[in-house]
Amino acid sequence: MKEKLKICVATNNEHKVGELRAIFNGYDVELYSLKDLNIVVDPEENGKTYAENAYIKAKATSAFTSIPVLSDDSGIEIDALGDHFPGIYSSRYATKNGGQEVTNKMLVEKCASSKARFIAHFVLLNLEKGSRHDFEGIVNGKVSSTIEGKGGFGYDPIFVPDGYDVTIASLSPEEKNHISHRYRASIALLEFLKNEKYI
Ligand code: ITT
Repeated sequence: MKEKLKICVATNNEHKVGELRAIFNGYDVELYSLKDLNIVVDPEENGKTYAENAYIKAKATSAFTSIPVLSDDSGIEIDALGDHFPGIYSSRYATKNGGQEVTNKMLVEKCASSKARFIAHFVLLNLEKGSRHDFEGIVNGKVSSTIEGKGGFGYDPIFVPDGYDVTIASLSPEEKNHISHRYRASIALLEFLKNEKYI
């Protein structure tokens, strides 16, 4: 039997790890979290793009392991707040505004119905091979007028994906993991791994 491809997921966000594990379930890929590998790393994300930040996280993690590393830099972009904002600052924006709950409350009041999107940018880095590959996933939608749902994390309770009339946080984990920006980037990554015969 072919051995599964081992990949280290370079994130300190347990929600991301859980979603990626669910999405990759059934493929010949074994995902290891930083915790699984006893890696402690939290580099400063001082890039200007998702790609730069994803690379910063993958590169920093690669110093601690020889298996390929996958990082995910993601965020929400809300047109009513300006071009690509908060985008790469999504996590910092919530912290600066008093935490995720307070921020979500402020956003449904201030930006209801504004067009918005979630973006996920993946970098797969294999320093042993000297290779880097990038994958991106987007899900379009709008900001809801109330906070809804208990699922997911972050901005999920205020984001209604196109084609739905409820927020992502109101969907089951299976449904989220079948439409999300993370799912779409993962499918592009899995296609690449299949085409290159890694899996
Ligand atoms: P790592 O950098 O360690 O991966 P992080 O949570 O800081 O963890 P990012 O820098 O990529 O990750 O920030 C992404 C932020 O964007 C995240 O904290 C959420 O606020 C938001 N976000 C990303 N994906 C999301 C999703 O699926 N649902 C809701 N919010 C999401």
